[in-house]
Amino acid sequence: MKGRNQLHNLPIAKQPLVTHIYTADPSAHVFEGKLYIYPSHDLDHDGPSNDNGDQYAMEDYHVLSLENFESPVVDHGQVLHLIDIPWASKQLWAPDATYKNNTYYLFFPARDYEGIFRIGVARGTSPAGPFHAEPQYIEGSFSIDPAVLIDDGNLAYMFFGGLWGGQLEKWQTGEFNPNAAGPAANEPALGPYVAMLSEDMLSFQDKPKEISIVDEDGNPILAGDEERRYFEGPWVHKYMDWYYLSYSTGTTHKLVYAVSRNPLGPYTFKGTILPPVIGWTTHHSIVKFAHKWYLFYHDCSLSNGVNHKRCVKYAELNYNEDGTIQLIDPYPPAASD
Ligand code: FUB
Repeated sequence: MKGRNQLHNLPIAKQPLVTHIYTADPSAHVFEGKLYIYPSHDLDHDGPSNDNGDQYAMEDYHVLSLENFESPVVDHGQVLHLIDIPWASKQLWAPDATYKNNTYYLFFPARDYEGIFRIGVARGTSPAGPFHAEPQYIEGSFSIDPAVLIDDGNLAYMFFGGLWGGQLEKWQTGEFNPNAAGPAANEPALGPYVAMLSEDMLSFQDKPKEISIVDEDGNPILAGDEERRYFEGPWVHKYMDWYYLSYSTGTTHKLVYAVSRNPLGPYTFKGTILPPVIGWTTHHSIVKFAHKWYLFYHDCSLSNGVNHKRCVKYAELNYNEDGTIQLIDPYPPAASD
C-alpha cells in the first residue's frame, strides 16, 4: 500500500495536504523557489449553516509551504488574525498572496462592521508571514475571493466576486443594495470583476469592471446555465499567451474555465477541469512548479462531508496540444496492490 491513503485509498497527490487543521480555498504560488499555499483556515464549530455562508466563520490565516512534493508540508502558523484587522468584523474567507516592490501582499475578504464583504490587504517581508493589515479595506472593493495576477512582471490585476453569501448580486448598480436578486435565468449571468491595482498595491487604480464570459458563438453565458455560469472563486493564469479564467460553478459544484487573449476579457467558455468533489463548495488555484502544472483544490473528505470542515489537495494538471485542459479525476479507482 505504499504511497496510498488508508482512508480513501487515493494516490498520495490526492490526499489532504495537512490533517492537523481544516483548510480550504488554496491559492498556490512559487516564491523563493518553494511552493507556498495560502488557504482559508476552516473553523470547527456547531453554529448555523445556510446559503448565506454563516458556517464559514473563519478567524485567522495560516500559510503552508513545501520544498517539493516529496518533502513534508510546513505549517508556518497563524500569520494574521481577525483581531488585528481594524475594519473587519468576521469571516476571513479565501485569500491570495503576491510579491511586488520587495514586499509580500496578502489579499483577503471579510465582512466589515455593517456586514458587507470587502477586500483588504496585509503586508509582510516573508512569504511565510506574518502579515500586517492596512487599517482600512481597499476603497471601492466589494464581494469575495480576490485572486491577483501580476502580468509580465508588472501590471497587477485583482479578479474577485462571488454570488449568494459573497453578495455579488447586491452590487449590480454599483451601490450595495441588500435586497437585490440576481438576473433572471434567461438574462446574462453576472461575471467576476477585475480591477487594476495601484503601483503600491494598496488601492484600485480604477473602478472594478465586470468580466463577460461567452459561449463559442460569442453569446453571453446565461444566469440559468448553472453548468457554466460564474459563481465564485476566480483564478487567472497564463499559458501559451492565453489568459485562462477558471472558477467554481457553485450550485453544480464544478471547476470550469474560459480563455481570452485579454486579461479583461471577454472570455470564451471552454470546459470542465474538476467534476464535483465531496462537499458543497469547490475552490482552486493553478500554478506551475518545477516544469509541471498543478491544480490545488479542496474537498470535505477529512470531515466525511461536513461542508465547513474542508481539506486542501492537489493534482497534476495537463493541457492537450490545442491548449484545452484535461479533466482531472479527483477519486481515481485504486490501483491493484
Ligand atoms: O471559504 C469560504 C468561501 O467558500 C470561499 O470564499 C468560497 O470561494 C467558497 O470556497
